[in-house]
Amino acid sequence: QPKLVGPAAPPPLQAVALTQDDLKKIAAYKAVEHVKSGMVVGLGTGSTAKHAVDRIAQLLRQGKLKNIVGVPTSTQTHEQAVSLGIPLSDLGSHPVVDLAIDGADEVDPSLNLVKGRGGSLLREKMVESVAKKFIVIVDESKLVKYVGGSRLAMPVEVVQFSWSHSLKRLEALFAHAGCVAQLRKAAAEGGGKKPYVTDNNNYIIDLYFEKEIGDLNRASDAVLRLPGIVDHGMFIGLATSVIIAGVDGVTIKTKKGNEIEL
Ligand code: ABF
Repeated sequence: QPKLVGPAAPPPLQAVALTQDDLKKIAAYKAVEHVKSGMVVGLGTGSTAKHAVDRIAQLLRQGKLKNIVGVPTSTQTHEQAVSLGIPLSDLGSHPVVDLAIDGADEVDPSLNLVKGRGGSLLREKMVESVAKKFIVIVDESKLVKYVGGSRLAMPVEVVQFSWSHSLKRLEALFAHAGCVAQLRKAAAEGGGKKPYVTDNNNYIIDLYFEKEIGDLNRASDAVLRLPGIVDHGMFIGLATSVIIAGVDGVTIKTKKGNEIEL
């Protein structure tokens, strides 16, 4: 007598694992909820900010946002925004930005940032420092205990002239933190071993630290006093909110007095 067998049980439902890019998109979309019609919006650079720019363009197409003026923080974002039909301007015409949205490489517990591993730190700082609100969008991998804590690069934009001299001066300035400095090279594709050149025709020197830098404001002032240095990737006190997307949900950290509701 053959054993009667019922229909095979369906396979157990499995939660679909979110990729890092999904998390970036979640953070970006949350931030875009704060873009309102008529705003001047700082458009960030990088794989996270790209989702925010895409979303703004989508809402404009759908007529849910109107009269937005974007101020892009790189030629890359400029090209993306133009291709999506977002109206653009610059700081000359719009010296105050209502809201800037951008990614970051590191976020410390006080919302200080490291930015510029994508190479656009100067334009990002110019735009984000004049923003009434600056929402940073990251996945949880970007959280660090202190600036430099990821042991990845803290970029400094320098003029090309005598860059190796600037490199040595930066290393000496941060000797207490076990700093090793390297000139950034262009991606192998087409660039070979040539130096990476920024949108502003400068070079980038990447700093790697073994220990904590210490007082960030002092460090910033000291770097900016060196002739030949254009700017650095420490964004101190500029972020008003940070939206962090993690596998367990979205967390928002906000600088005092800049509450945002999501
Ligand atoms: C920009 O993009 C930079 O300041 C930062 O270097 C980078 C972050 O890149 P991603 O979002 O691709 O991780 O915001």
